[in-house]
Amino acid sequence: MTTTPQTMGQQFGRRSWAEPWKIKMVEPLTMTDRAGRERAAQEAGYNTFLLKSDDVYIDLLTDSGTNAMSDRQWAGMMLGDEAYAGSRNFYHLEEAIQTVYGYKHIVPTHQGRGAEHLISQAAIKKGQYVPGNMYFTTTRLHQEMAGGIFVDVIIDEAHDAQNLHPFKGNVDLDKVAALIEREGAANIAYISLAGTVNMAGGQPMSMANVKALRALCDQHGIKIYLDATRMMENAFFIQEREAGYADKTIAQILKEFCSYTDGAWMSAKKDNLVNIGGWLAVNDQDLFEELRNMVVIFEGLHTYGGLAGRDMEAIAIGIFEGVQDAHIRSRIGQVRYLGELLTDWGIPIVQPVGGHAIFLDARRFYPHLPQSVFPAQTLAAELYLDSGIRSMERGVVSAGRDPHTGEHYYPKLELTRLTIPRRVYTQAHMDVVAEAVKTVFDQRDATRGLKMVYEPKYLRFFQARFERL
Ligand code: PLI
Repeated sequence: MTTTPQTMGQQFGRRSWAEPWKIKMVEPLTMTDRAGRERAAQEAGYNTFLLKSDDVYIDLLTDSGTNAMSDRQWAGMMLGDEAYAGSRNFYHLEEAIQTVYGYKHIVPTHQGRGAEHLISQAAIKKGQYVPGNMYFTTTRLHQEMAGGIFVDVIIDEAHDAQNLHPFKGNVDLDKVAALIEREGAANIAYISLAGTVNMAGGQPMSMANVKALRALCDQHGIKIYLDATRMMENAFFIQEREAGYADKTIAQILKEFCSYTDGAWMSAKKDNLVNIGGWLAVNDQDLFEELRNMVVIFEGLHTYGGLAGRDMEAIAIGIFEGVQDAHIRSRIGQVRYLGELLTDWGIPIVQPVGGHAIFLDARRFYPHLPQSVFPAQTLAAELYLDSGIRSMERGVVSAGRDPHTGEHYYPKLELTRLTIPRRVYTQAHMDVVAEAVKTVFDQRDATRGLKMVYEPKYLRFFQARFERL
């Protein structure tokens, strides 16, 4: 069912695949030593978000804003029209989104969570439910801050790291129907969809699923808004796995998928191949008017939304580069390459390998550590100490606390994410990463957990501090 990098190449009559670009400029990496890493980890409270980037060798913290831009994008930066109002780069961005994603009205924002803030405030009434295919940290927080109640309606398979369902990001339509039945359609703000699903391991949704969801929502007059952050990667999985899509381009698949939704918010820092930026796009004229009015309070005028003209130009170009089949094939091919090395060595990871990252399954990596000592956070710290490779926790720390009970959310998935920036690292870097993970795996029995000694109120994973047990 899954295509390996080898078979991906065979589709083109070759044995291997390779990146559809070559390197024009390089950035030296910091080489670290054990003593320096011990000091840096302790200073950072064993939280990889608090490390200085100068203390990191290979940085797999996130694929967000860490992309390498192309020569075309850098050339576009020089064409920035830094007018306060009506920058020509805004119109390029608007046209790119309309052309590639197919939505009608566009509001730029400084990054994804700026867009999440606006859509949550505009489309959620206090006490309304917001069903989604698993939560994302900033998304759910903005929904909760707008008075919404998030409800996870992803299929159960998504919560099982070993389940091989090809579309683990799918919505369970029975869960949605039951919620409508129980609470009434008027008490549902909208469906909050994500393609791919970050917290599930970068898992995709199928076209059949979004189509069926659209039909269900139409019966009840419920809107669907899409977190399109990694939707181009989702389109790749549909092309590869869903009947009827093998001969369609990523661009065609993306546009069809978006056509079943009423709008989208975007962190351009991922699929759109830039270092900063976001946007919101909707089809409804009245909602657009409201969003366009709100953006001037929180982000900036509606033709820049917190971005420089040059940044909007880079996004516009990145949108067209990001949707190219050859780009996505090599991007996901690199992620899979790392996944296959780890799998061959018996290291537990989320399967199938998703779009943007390898997620180490910390529960199976450290079966002797209970979730209360933060196994995934521990694994991220140990990997850094071993090799200077930076990863991130996606488990109980990221899940935070239930705002009503104050208790930890205890997610089934306790994961450490090795996130691959786009167009940045080589296959040799992936080899080094795999070897480092293997070393930490071989020492797993001697590893104890962590104790949280400082916990901030919001999105605690960013700034929490720990001590080693
Ligand atoms: O980091 P922002 O504010 O540009 O975007 C927020 C955001 C929204 N949706 C999804 C699915 C995300 O993955 C996301 C940000 N993700 C980060 C920073 C990550 O490391 O995965």
